[in-house]
This record gives sequence, C-alpha cells and structure tokens, in this order.
Amino acid sequence: MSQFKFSVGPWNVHEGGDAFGPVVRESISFEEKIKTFAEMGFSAIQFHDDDAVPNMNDLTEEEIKAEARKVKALLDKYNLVAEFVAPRLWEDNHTHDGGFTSMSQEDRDFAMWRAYRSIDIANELGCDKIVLWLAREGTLCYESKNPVEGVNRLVESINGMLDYDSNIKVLIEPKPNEPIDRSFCPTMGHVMGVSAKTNDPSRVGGLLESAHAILAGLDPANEMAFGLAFDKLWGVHLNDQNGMKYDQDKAFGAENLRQAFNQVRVLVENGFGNNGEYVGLDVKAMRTQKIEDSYRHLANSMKVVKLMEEKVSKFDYALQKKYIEERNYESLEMYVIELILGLDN
Ligand code: XUL
Ligand code: MN
Repeated sequence: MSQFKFSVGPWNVHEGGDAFGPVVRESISFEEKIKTFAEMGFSAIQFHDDDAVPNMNDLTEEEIKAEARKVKALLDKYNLVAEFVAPRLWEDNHTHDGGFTSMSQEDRDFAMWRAYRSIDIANELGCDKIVLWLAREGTLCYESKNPVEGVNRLVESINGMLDYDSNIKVLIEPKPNEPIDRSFCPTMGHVMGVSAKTNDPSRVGGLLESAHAILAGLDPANEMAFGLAFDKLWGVHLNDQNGMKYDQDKAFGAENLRQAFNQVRVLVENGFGNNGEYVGLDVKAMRTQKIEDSYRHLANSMKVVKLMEEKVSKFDYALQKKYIEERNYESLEMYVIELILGLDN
C-alpha cells in the first residue's frame, strides 16, 4: 500500500536505442503500454504533446483536438487520467537551437504554437498542467545567445501560455545540461526565480527530477524541499543517477538508497499529494533488458518508493530529536543506515 498515486509516461517503456547504438527491443503500442500501466497500479499518464497526437505538425488545430479526444477515451477505458502535457520541442527541425530562447523569430513562433497546442491537448485530456523540460533552452556555444535575453524570452513565453488559458499551470522541469551544455534554468531555485518574474507566479511552479538534481551536483531531496517551501512542488520524476555523467534515468533507489529514503521522507512529511499531485516516475530500462522485461524498472521503482514509505513510517522522530539535541550526528546517521538496512530493532 502507498499513500501516493503514481504516474508514468509512455516513453518510460522504450526500445533501448541510445546515442551510440540502435534499438534492441520491439515497439509496444500505446494502448498496450497504458493497459499494462493500469494493471501495474499507475493512476495517471504523463504525456508529451506528440505522445498524445503523433505527427501533430501536419494537423490543423481542430484535428489535433479531435485526436486528443480519442486518447481521452482510451484513458477512460482503462480508468486512467492525464497528469500533464509537455511540448516536445527538442526533436523538431524547427528548434535545433531551442524554441522559446532560439535566436530565430520563426523558431520562437513555432515553439509557442506547440505550447498553445499542448494546452489545447491538456484541455481535451482533462488536465491543467503543462510541463516544460527546457531541453535546448540554453547554449552549446556560450557566445551564441545573450543569457539575460534568454531568461527574459523564457518568461515572456510562459506569460504567453498563462494568457492563452487562465486555468493552466506551468511546471518547469529544471535540468542543468544535456542535450544543451549550459541551461538557462538549471535548478529549482532558478525555477522559483523565473516563476516570480512571470505575470502570475501562482500558476508557475516546478517538477523536480532526481537525476537532474544530481546532474547539477545537488541533493534531490533538498531540491524538492526548496520547491515545497514555496508551495510550488507540483510534480516529481523519481529515478536515480550514478554521479555527474550522462542522464541515466535509473530505477529509483538503484544507486543511493539513503537519498531515495530522504526524497520519500520529504514528500511524506510535507503532504505531497494532498493537492492531487502524483509521484511520477521517469525511468528507463537498461539497454540489456529483453522485451518481456520492458516494465521491470517501473515495477522496481514503485516497489522502492513503497518500501521507503514503510521506512519513513518507522522513522523515530523522538530519537532524531534526542540526537539533534546532543549534536550526536554520527549516531543519527547510523540510525538511518540501520533503519534502511532493517537493523533498527
Ligand atoms: C529529460 C526528461 C524528460 C521530461 C519530459 O531528461 O526528464 O523526459 O521529463 O519531457
Ligand atoms: Mn523527467
């Protein structure tokens, strides 16, 4: 049992291709994926705009909405809901140099078109969250963009989305690098700053992914805490990451159980989920996995969240208080290690 509701995106079950080699597993259809997600206990699906409406660039605005309505019917069939829609700008020929912060007006217009269509799709799917993973909003060549102008363009783009729909919420998913070298919005602190500069900060918050925080050299639980302190942690992407290298999207807890424990603890202690937030996963199966094991990383991640919830429920706050008063942090640390290992009794 879990106090959380879980979400997952269809891209979390993928064919295993990477930057250095081709796919290794057959494709699984969208319907087959969401059917399996429902059976596994997920409540909500995360969408990129073109996960919901493939080839959307070739469709009219009305056709896009009609396609989205078909996806809504499919969600209803499996008793699932949509958590968010994220414009997938990084794979498009119009956005080689970013979308919202591109130096080309034509590219910026295209990015806004996709952002508005993402909002249309979200409305058809019955959700009010737009996630911006700002993949190429930064620089490969430092001198290629003015960083002040870049941040301001980002704010103006978000203002455009807020104006387009008075109900929609924008969640920035910060990441310091990859595919870009230097991102304009790398951490949760930057997200809060961008939010404050928009026309309606109450509708601009964050989604924190564990691996992205680690890539920034930060602690994911503290990044979550920072968003929570501003009442602006509206989503998470739990996963794991072995240090500051390429984005790995490992199963939650696979690298650092103590960090996993503290992420779940900060979510539990601060009532994450009480306003309908989902515990989202963003994990990739290793390339070695065979097709029949395409979902194992998701099941494992969910299991680790639940195991950590159990550990959090056992956390001895009186003992913590005593050790804090004594400034005996060696004992506090050992207590946590023994709790995680099941040696606390
Ligand atoms: C990329 C990443 C994305 C976003 C959704 O690192 O995490 O999958 O979560 O666009
Ligand atoms: Mn993510």
